[in-house]
Amino acid sequence: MATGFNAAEYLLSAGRPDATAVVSPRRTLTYAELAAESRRVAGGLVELGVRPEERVMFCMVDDVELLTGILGAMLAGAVAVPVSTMVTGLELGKMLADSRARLLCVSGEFAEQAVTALGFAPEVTDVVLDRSDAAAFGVRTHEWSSLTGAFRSGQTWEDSPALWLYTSGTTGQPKGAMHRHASIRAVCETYARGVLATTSVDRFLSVPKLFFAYGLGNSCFFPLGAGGTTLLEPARPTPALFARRAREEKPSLFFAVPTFYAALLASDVPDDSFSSVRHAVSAGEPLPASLFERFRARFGLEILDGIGSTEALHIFLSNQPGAVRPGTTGVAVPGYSVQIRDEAGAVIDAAGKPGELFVAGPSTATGYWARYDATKLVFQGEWLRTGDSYVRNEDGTYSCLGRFGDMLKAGGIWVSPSEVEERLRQHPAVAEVAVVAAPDADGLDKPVACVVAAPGFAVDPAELIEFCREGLAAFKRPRGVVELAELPKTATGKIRRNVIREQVRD
Ligand code: 3SK
Repeated sequence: MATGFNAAEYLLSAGRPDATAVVSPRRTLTYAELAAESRRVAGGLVELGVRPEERVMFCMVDDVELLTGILGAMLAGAVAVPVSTMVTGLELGKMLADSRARLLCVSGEFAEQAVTALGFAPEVTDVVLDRSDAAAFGVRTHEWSSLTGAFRSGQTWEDSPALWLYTSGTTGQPKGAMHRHASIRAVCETYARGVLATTSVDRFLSVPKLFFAYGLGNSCFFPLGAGGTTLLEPARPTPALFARRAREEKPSLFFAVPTFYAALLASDVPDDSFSSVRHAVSAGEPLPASLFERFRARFGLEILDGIGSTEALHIFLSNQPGAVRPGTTGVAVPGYSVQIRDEAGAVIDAAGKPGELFVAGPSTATGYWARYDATKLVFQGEWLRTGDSYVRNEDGTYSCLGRFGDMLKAGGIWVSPSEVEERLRQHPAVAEVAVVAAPDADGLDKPVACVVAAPGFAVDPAELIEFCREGLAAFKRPRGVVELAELPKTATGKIRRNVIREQVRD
C-alpha cells in the first residue's frame, strides 16, 4: 500500500511558524510566510494548467522565487526541474525539449537564453518571469507576483516523482535523473542529520546554487528539514561576497567546492570571516590534503570532504566531524553502503586495490528520463555505478583516484591523475593543474600536466617534472607540462578532462 507523502509539506512543516526560514538580500521570510507563499505559487501553477507529474522548469537565480517555485511545484504534485543558469540558450532548449515541460520559470537575467531555448521547445506554452521587464518570448508570459489560485494539494506518495535534475557529467548529452518525494526526506535524515547533526538553530550558507543537487540539499532540503534558516545569495559567487555574507549573517554550516576554497585562500578576505561556522563542507571533486591544511591554518576550520552525485541526490561518502582524514573522502554516510568493483564487476575486498565505486542507499534516483541504455548502465538493482575510481585505505577510509576512465597507465602501471596533481599543487608556481594521458612520440600514453601558473610565477616544465620525480615514484612523473591560461570546467566547476585531453593531443 503506497504511503501518502509530500516532500514540500515535510520541509515546510519542520520549522516553528514564527522562526526565520529564509534570508536573501531582498527578503526575509518566516516558516509561516514561506508556506503561504509556496502555496500561492502552487495554486498559480495549477491555475496555469500544470497537472500532477508534469514538469516545471526553473532557470532562476537563488532567491525566494526559486525556492517557492520548487516547493510550490512539489506541493502541486508536479515535478520541479531546476536547471543550471550557466547554460547557453541551445543547452537550455535541449533540456526543455527533453523534459517536455510546458512551463518555464525564468529570472530576468536569463531572458535572452530563454528566448533562444524556446526556439527548440515548441511544447512550452507559458513563461513565468521573476521580474516584470519581460522580453518577447512568443508565448503567454506571466509575472511571478501574479501567480495565484486556490491551493489544492496534489496527491503524492513516497515514490511519486518530485524532482528531476539534469546531469551531463563532464561529457555527453544532458540526462534527467528522476527523484522521488521520499528521497528528499532520506537525504535530510542521512547526511544532514547523521553527519552534520543539523538542528533548528543552524544557518546554512552554500556557494553551490539551488540548481545543483549539492546546492539544493544545502540551501533547501537541509535547512528546512531541520527547521533552520537558509541564507540565499542570488549573485555570482566571489570570495569577497561570501566572506562578507558569512561575517554578517553568521552561518553555522558553510558549503563550497574545492575550487572555491582555493579562491578563498588566494583572496585577502579577513581570516576570521568564517568564525561562526561549525562545519565547512566540500564536495563536487576531491579536496586535496594540501588545500585542507592551508584552509585550516588560515581560517581555523576543518573542511569535511565528501562525495555525492546527482543520481544519489546528495553526499553518500564523507569525512566525519572529529575524525577527518585529509586527502580522503572518509567513510560511508550512515544509511548508505559502498563497494569497489573491478572491471569484470567483482567486488574488491582488499585495501589498496583500486576499482570503480558503487553505492546503495535510500536516495538513489529511479533512473534517467527516457534514457534506457544509460539507465541500465548506471542503475544496477539497488546499486548505483558512480564512474569514480576509488581505493579503500588500510584504516577503512576511501580515497578518490579520479574518474574511472581518467586513470591512466604509464609503462603498464596504473597512475592516478589526482596523486600527480596533488604533488604539483605543492609547487608554488602551480595555481591549478590537471594531469591527463597523451601519446608520446611512440604513440604510448604518458601523463602530461596542464598547469595554470600562480600569479607572479612562470611555469618551468623541467623544474616541475623534477619536482614530481622527487616526491613521487618516478614512473608517475609527467613527461610533459603544458601551460594553460585556465582549465576548462563544467557549469558546476568540475574539470573537463575530455576537453583538456583533446587540447593536449592537438
Ligand atoms: O559532486 C558531488 O560530490 C555532489 C555532492 C552532493 C550532491 C550532488 C553532487 C553531484
